[in-house]
Amino acid sequence: MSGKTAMVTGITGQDGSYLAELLLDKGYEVYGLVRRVSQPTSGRSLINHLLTHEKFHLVNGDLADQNSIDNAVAQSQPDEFYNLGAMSFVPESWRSPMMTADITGLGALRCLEAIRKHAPHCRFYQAGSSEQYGKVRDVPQTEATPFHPRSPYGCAKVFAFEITRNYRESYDMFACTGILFNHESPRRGLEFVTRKVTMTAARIAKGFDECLWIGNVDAKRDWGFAGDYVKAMYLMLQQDEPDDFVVATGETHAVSEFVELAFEAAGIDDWERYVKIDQRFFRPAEVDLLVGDASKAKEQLGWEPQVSFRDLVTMMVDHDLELEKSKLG
Ligand code: NAP
Ligand code: F7E
Repeated sequence: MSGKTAMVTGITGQDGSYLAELLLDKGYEVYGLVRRVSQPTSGRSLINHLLTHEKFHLVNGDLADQNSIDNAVAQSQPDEFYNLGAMSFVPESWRSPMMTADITGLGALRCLEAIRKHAPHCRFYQAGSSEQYGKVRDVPQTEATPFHPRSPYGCAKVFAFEITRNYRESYDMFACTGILFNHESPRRGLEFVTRKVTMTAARIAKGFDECLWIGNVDAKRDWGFAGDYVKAMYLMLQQDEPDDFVVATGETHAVSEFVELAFEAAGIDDWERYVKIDQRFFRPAEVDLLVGDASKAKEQLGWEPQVSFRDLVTMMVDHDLELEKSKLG
């Protein structure tokens, strides 16, 4: 057992919940930063099962508030800090660009400052994104590919990446960014395309919905399983030297392929009959094609994805079919 302490922002989200499970399994004391909310039970469903674990603790704080992060770090004295908190939904970043820059961009700087001042020994992981590549300059994308973000979200993540590297170089901090490509699971938020599709396919199969309203089905993404990707985050902080890594499957698929497989897994023939294109889901600037080259992560971290694209889609559809079945009574 490790005897180490970790702080995780974004603990209530998809990745935070998987990472917390991984760290608790390894014997870590885990402190999760949570925002104060008026109805705490409803927004914390992904970590409810961890609340009674003796090594799991919640600390109130907000990435917009330097004091709260300072206090959380000073009090818990973490050995490792995983900054997974963010406004993570790309379309929302056009509606709320200032908030996105503040939370997703400056939030990382606030974490770095808190560590520099109160726990300089602490290792730092920043949740970077393939959205940093945006209008891609290389195919596949590697750690050397230049950034050209296409949304306020992507711009904020580029800032967070650069300030993490700068603190590493300026203060000799052990600070890393994982440039993670899309990763999904049954815990994925309902507004992201994969979960929207698997949930709607399940609802159609059970007779609760009649069609799927969707945007650009030609966009291509490199989709992996979130449970695999949190292992790469952990491994980055166990290295001798801090560095940045691409984490991806190396495969790309169009949104339309995801839809086709999901409907097949839900037992629905003739999927195109149910799909309706809706202009409201198109973006002001699209990221057309993402596919990552994770050779460096494989060589240096010994990391490789375990769940295939087809198994990921099936896992998500099976989960959503069960959810919808339980509503039938
Ligand atoms: P997610 O499910 O949307 O979770 C986001 C988390 O951030 C939630 O716990 C949320 O808390 C928290 N948060 C939002 N605003 C905050 C604030 N002001 N202060 C503190 N916490 C705040 O995201 P995810 O899919 O797990 O992704 C984790 C991280 O990886 C994010 O930084 C995301 O941008 C990045 N990323 C994700 C992917 C992917 O494909 N999933 C790929 C690359 C990078 P509430 O519950 O209070 O809202
Ligand atoms: O969109 C297209 C959409 O919202 C994927 C975040 O975790 O991964 C995620 O960002 C694609 C886009 O994810 C709909 O236009 C079509 O091309 O699931 P998404 P994302 O924007 O790739 C990156 C790596 C992150 O870092 C982010 O935090 O699907 N698409 N129709 C649609 N997308 C949505 N959401 N809804 C649709 O109806």
